Amino acid sequence: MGPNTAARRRPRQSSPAAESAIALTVAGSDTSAGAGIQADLKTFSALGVYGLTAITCIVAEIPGKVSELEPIDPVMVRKQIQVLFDAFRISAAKTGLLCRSETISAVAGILRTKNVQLVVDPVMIATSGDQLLSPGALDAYERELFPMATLITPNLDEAATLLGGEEIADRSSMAKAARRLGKRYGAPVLLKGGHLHADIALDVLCRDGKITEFSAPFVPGIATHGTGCTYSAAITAGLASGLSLCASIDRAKHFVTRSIRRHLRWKAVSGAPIDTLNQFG
Ligand code: PXL
Repeated sequence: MGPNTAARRRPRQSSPAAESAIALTVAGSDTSAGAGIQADLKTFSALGVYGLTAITCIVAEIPGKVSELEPIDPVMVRKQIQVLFDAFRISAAKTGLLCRSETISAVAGILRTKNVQLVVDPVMIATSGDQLLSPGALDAYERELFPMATLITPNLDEAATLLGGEEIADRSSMAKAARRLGKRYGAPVLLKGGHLHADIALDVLCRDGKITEFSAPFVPGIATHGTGCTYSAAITAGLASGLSLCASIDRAKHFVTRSIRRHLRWKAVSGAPIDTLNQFG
């Protein structure tokens, strides 16, 4: 036995791990894992952030078809958030699907008491066209949650609904809509243009009346859902890691584009192709 054997057998001392930034998602569970809580967690992990979850509802679905949505009791939603804040240093949080006004009020009520940066993704309708938010819930969003947001991230349809059906058809109407919403809620608004333009995916941020555009090449021919969830989760991960709002959005935009490009495609039992995002980072 050589003189160094004992030392060699000793387990290697690992260096202490750097403390991870921590982010929370308050959202619904998507059984097919392309959107919702599952997309958020994958995104947090890919971006090096430790993710916590508070589940607001369970959605039985596959891409393109929502079968059933079961809300969680708002008291239980509140409890999930409270135990997490009691134990973890959470630097940023996001909300996704909140389903109904009682849940929005419960979430706003508890988050108001915490010092945390908050991204509000006002999920209303699934990509399949299924309604996910109960009628009447918009009022709770507008009065309680939007005014406390670090960022609100509506897509074109959600922004049009919030603006009473106003058509948003080009770059200048996007800027106008983002300005109106930002002023109304007293919070920064990132209006996501999706496939409004043929070859670029353009988003418009209005913050304190100032417009900033973010763009990336549009990735055509992929039918997927969960891009909005992934985008807002990636922005939240950036904020949790200490990036500025603009740097968080910029990095998140490229993360979503990469996740769409690297999508997974497989054949469903029915034979139809299914695409999902691949949040690898
Ligand atoms: O992509 C919107 C969305 C968000 N959250 C959950 C969902 C969906 C779409 O289906 O199921 C839980």
